[in-house]
Amino acid sequence: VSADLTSEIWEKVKNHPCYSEEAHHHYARMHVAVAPVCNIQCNYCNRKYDCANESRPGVVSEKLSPEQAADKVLAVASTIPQLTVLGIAGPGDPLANPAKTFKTFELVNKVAPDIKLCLSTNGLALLDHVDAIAKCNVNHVTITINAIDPHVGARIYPWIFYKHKRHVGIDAAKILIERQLQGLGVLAARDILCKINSVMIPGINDRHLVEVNKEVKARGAFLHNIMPLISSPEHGTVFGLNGQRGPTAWELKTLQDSCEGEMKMMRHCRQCRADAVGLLGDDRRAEFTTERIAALG
Ligand code: CLF
Ligand code: SF4
Repeated sequence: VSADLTSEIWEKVKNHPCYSEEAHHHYARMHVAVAPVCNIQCNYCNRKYDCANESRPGVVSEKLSPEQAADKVLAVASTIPQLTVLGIAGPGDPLANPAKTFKTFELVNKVAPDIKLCLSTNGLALLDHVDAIAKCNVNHVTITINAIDPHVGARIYPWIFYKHKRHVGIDAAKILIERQLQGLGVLAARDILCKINSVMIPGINDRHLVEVNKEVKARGAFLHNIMPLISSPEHGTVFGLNGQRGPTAWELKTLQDSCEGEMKMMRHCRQCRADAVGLLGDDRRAEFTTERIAALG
């Protein structure tokens, strides 16, 4: 990874377990679940549970206030010295809960200034918060973009809530896609590193993701992470209930291979929960419930 990166960018990614494949063996991230509300509906989401911005539906997490979240960051940082990144990724959309999200970042900047801040969003509200993101020193943003064609998008998103109004169908997908791509362009122009997540949904966007890859690359994305749809009826998602399957490992790898060009593809994603703690793939969240943190004093 290091060979083709400028030293300035390398400094920004070398300790980030998601942005650098090497780093994920040595550095840990944690998420705090401070963002319960969402402003869109994805057919792969079950809104009773965690957001699937990082795309693992169907697991409940404990919701935290910004103050509880900052306490948790301190508790985790003192137990896991490899902790380098705090991400907010749900359970809803962080930017549909801007007061809680930015308050949390502000508190963490104060109590643990060495921790890097990371944000994962569906992108609908991104343009409204670019200044706040930059002001809090968030230098890694993930936008989940599953389509750039509204006809494809309409099969993934039944509605969005935008400017006090609910939009449905192609109209909804068109607004969402425009906002996502514009948001990506603005962040990239401000030197905030952007990773794009896409959920691969066979028969819906699997072929189309090659086009998505080209477009996000052209607009300045740093890394593209294509993740498999997790779909089973017990998750209660629209796709799960409709019998929509996820891709096979071979289908996923073939698509990732066909997108691999000058831009890196991420292949070590673990589709984390909104309250994940620890090294990727080594989940230690059970050690840090609010009760346990309170007991530590
Ligand atoms: Fe979290 Fe996401 Fe930041 Fe990483 S996770 S907000 S970029 S700190 Fe990482 Fe987890 Fe994959 Fe996400 S392995 S789901 S890519
Ligand atoms: Fe669910 Fe996340 Fe989609 Fe919102 S953006 S509907 S929380 S998967």
